[in-house]
Amino acid sequence: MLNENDYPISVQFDFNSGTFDPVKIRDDRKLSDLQMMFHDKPRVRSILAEADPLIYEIWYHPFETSKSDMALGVTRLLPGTVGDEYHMTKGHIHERDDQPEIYFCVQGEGYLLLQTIDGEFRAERWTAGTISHIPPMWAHRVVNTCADMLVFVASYHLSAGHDYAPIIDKGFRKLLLEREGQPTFVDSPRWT
Ligand code: S6P
Ligand code: ZN
Repeated sequence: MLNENDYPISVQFDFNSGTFDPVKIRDDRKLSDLQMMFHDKPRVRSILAEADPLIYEIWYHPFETSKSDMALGVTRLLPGTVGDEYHMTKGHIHERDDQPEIYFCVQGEGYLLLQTIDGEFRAERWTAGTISHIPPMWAHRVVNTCADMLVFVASYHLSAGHDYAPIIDKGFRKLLLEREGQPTFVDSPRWT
């Protein structure tokens, strides 16, 4: 016997607005939510003294059935920098060690940064159309290096869980900074 949530469901993605409908939950991440992540702390403090700008929005739709807990998330990452560091997501690793994720970049350009708990690091270059598989136990962060909104779709299990602590503690091995107008990888002082 199927219950109400066990029936197929579709949502409609709008490539112009980078949103989908119907949406269940929206979350905003502002600079105050990410202040530990950016390397230029004096710049973070001076921006926050004036305002608390939006860095990205996340639109979620859980698809929970009686036997599964798949979810859809669309992240809209605004263009810009904090000091010389590009706007980026907070970054997390899944709490469960058997939980991968798919990211699909539908708009914009940037990088997907990936890192294991032992510090193995990868950066995947993203343009519209890039689809990346994030294996279990790789922390993941997206950086917007273009002048427009970067939009990506995520597919994952709700039970994966999100652990932000390793990123708050040490961050990623590399910072992605704007140098002479170009995205440039620089070793993070927190790893050296
Ligand atoms: C969930 C998935 C995304 C992120 C979103 C925001 O597993 O990876 O929906 O939650 O891109 O990133 P963060 O690091 O703030 O959760
Ligand atoms: Zn994730």
